[in-house]
Amino acid sequence: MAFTLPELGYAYDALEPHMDARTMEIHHTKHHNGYTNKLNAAIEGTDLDGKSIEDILTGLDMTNTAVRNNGGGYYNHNQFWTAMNPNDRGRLSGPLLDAINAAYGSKDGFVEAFSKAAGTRFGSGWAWLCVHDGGKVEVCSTPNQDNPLMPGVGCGGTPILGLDVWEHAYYLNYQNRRPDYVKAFFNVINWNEVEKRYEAATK
Ligand code: MN3
Repeated sequence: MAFTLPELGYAYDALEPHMDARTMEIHHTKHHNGYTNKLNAAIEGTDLDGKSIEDILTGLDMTNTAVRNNGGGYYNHNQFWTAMNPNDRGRLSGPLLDAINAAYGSKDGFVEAFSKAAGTRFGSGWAWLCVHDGGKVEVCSTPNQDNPLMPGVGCGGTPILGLDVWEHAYYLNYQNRRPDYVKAFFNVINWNEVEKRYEAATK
């Protein structure tokens, strides 16, 4: 059973001006689509074929670079698109806000830590908010298409919010101004979705 490129659930221009339509379209139809097709090619006929993407990444042989890069790319972008929403953003609240306050003092403290993780990731990668057993949250970053589900990349736990800091995610609109792009991301986060992920991860 091959993996398929998911729909965004909103138009390419729906997140303007924070995420521009041209970047969104290229990012989805070229980059994400490429990871999806290459992941399918890499697992076809292997014992990974038929497993869920989460199972593939959690049990990953990190020397399998084709699955590491493309399986990571497939999963990371899936969670990225659905963590943003032009209409249904909700508000950071409830048990997730409590966990963020416990770890970072306040929402602002979390935003600062997350922005720093995104800004200091040298080259390409992702910034993450993860949940550990017991509900504790932690911010971290990973290189390339690695993510916290993979063994030994650091952070660990279940990722519930990830920001793509590859240049392909922002260069057309923001050029080298990654901090502006990171700031813009906080205007389009769908907190309802992130809270749902937190609740699922702490069940
Ligand atoms: Mn990307």
